[in-house]
Amino acid sequence: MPDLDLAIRGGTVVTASDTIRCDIGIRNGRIALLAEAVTGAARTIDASGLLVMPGGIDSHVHLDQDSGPDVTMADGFESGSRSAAAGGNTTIIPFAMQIKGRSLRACVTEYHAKAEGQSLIDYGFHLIVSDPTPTVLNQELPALFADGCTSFKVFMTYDDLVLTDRQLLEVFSVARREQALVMVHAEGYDSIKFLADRLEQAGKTAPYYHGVSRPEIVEREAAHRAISHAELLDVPIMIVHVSGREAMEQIRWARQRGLKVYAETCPQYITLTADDMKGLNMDMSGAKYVCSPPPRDTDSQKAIWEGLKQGVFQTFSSDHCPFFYDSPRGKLSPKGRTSFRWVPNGIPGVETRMPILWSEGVAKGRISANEFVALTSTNHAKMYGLYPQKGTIAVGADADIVLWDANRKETLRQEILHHGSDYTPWEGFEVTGYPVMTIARGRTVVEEGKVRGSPGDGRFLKRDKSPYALPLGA
Ligand code: DUC
Ligand code: ZN
Ligand code: ZN
Repeated sequence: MPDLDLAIRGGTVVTASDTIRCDIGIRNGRIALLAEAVTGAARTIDASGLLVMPGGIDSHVHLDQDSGPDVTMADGFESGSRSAAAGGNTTIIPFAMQIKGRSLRACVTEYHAKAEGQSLIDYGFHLIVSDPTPTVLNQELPALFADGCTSFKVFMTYDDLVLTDRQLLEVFSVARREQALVMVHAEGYDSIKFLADRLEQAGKTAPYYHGVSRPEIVEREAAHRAISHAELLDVPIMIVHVSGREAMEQIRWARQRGLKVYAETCPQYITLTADDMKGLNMDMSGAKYVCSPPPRDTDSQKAIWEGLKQGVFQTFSSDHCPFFYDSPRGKLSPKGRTSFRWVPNGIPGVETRMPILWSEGVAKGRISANEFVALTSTNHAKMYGLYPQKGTIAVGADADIVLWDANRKETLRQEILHHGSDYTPWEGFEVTGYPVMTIARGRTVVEEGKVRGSPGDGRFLKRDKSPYALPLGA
C-alpha cells in the first residue's frame, strides 16, 4: 500500500482486549491498516521487541490553573503536554476552572487562549463549577457541553471552590438533564476545617499535618454524601482521586445498589504514604508530597490494588497538579511556611503515571498488560466521550500510539523528566517498563526522551457526550 505515510512493523499490539502480533499502517494521522505485514509506506518504524499500545490518555491534569495571588503553577500547556508525551501520553484533559463570581464561559475562553498554539498533543477541557448561578446552570453549562466540554468537576472542600449540598444537587440535576459526566472531589469541608483549626491551635503546622487534617473518614463521609445525592437524582458520578479503603467501600456499596458510581485512582495512592510528608527532620521537604486527598498507608495501598484488580476503578490518572518546590511562589511560599494549610496542594506526575503503573502493576504481576491499557487509555476515552477516535488501536482511530519497552529499567529522577516543576515526588524510584516513542496522529512527538513535536501540533478535542453519563432511568 504505497499511499501509507507510516508503517510500524514487528511489534506486539496490546489493546484493552487483545494482544496480537501485527503491523500497523498509518495514513493522514489515522490507522488505515492492521495486517501481518505492512510494506511500502513512506516511512517505517521498527518496533521489534517492543509493545505497541494506544497512547496514554490522562484525564486528570491541571495546567496553568489560577492558584491564587501568591502561587504560580509550574506547568502551562507547552511544558505540561511535553511532559505528558514523554511519559507515553497522546491526549490530556486538563481543567478550565471557574473563579467564583465570574462567568464560567469567560473562564473557559481564557483557558482556550492559554492552550492555543501551545500543546504538543491533543487536549480537551473538563469544567470546574465553583459558582452555579442560574445563568451558569441554565445557559452556560448547556452551551459549553455543546461545545465539547462534556464533563465537569465539583468540589466538596476548599474555601474558593466548595459547593453546598443544595448547589451540588442543582448541578447534578443539570448533569442528568444534559448527559454530562460529573467528577467529584470528595472531602468534607467542615471536618477538614475543624481539624485544621485544632491542629494549628496546638502548634502542629508542619506539612505532615496536612494528612492528619484530612483523614480517610472525611473522604468517606463526602463520598457517601455525593453518592446519596447522585442516587436521589439518578445521575452517574465519577469519584476522582480515591485514596484508600474507606472511600472505596462506599463505591462498592453504591455499585451493589446498582448505581452508576465510577472511580479514579492515582499513582500517589499506590506508592506514597503519609510518612513522606514528614520530610527529613520535620523540615519543609514534606511539602513536596502535599496533595489532596493525601497519601495514606501501606494498608490503603493494598486496598487500592484490590480495587484496581477487581474493577472498582475505571481510570488511573496522574492528578498532575505541579508546583515548584524551592520557590517563594511554590511549596516554599512564605505563607506555606507558616502552616500546612497554605502549602500549594498538588504534585507533578503526568510523565511518571504510566511507568509507575506498568512497573508496580504489570511487571509485578498484579494486573495484565490489557488491564494497563484499559486503566491508562481506553477507559478514559470511553468515559469522557473520545472513543473510538482515541484510546484504542483500530482501523479508523487516530494514530495515537506509544512504543513501550517492557523490560527497560529506569530510575525516575528530576533530570530525566520534562515537566516545569523543579522536583519529582518519585526521585530515585526504580521502574521496569518505559516509553520509547510517543506517536500522536502519526507524528513522532517524543523519541528516547528527545522531543520531536512542536507546540501547536495538538488540537482541542470537542468531546461527545459520555455514554456513561446516561441515567439509569429510575
Ligand atoms: N484536587 C485535585 O484534583 N487536584 C489537586 C488538588 C485537589 O484538591
Ligand atoms: Zn480534587
Ligand atoms: Zn486534580
